[in-house]
Amino acid sequence: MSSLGVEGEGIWLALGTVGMLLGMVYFMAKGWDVQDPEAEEFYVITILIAGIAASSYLSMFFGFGLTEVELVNGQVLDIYWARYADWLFTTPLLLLDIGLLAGAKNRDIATLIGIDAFMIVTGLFATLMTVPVARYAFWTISTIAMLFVLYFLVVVVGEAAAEADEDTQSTFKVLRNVILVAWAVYPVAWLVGTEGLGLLSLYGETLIFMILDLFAKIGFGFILLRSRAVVGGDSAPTPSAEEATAD
Ligand code: RET
Repeated sequence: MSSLGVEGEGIWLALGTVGMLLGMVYFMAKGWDVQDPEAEEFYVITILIAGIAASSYLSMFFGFGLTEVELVNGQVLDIYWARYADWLFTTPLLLLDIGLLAGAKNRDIATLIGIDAFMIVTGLFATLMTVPVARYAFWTISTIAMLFVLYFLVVVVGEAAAEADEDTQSTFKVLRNVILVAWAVYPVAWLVGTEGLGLLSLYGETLIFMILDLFAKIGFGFILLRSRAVVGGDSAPTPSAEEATAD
């Protein structure tokens, strides 16, 4: 049980790799002719997110992103650490995407990303600790940080978005809801999965993370990059000061 190697869950890691690659190629193809620099920025960020995730999934598939943690009670856990390397870069990029869309202040985007990075790092601590109570302590800290991220996203970034044009507002709301729903499942999956209470097998947990990752990255990117807020329709592309639509 504790010989280090990718087992049945490899199928989900393979599917995750393919899904991320397909998403990346789709975003690249769709963005190929984009000229507007603001739209280009969203493409670059979103393509990067899919690319980072694809390489992380591939590394897990080949067993490179996998390690073992031996707890003080002798229990040995298989840990896919590469997830955290992925999340450390991709969750800030997702927040950058939605922060730029909303037209939030750089300072606010930086705060949001700072708390997010803290969430992932403390989540990694939770995962690597050998004393069970320390694992749950860090899980709690990380989850509190996540609640701050979600609160900040809704209230502070939401306030900025409320000033934007209608297309931007509606895209912001959909993406915000994607984040609210998807992100909140991660700590639950950790808790019921092998890192926590062990109610879920590594096989089931890997499947859940794969679905969540595809939804939170590729689903998110799909909604963002086909929205009129980014594509701009045929007429006015920028969600900036140009339009005199005050309400
Ligand atoms: C951990 C465990 C500790 C508690 C919390 C977690 C949150 C993780 C989140 C990850 C989001 C990942 C995304 C990936 C994109 O594809 C680290 C699982 C709160 C929110 C959106």
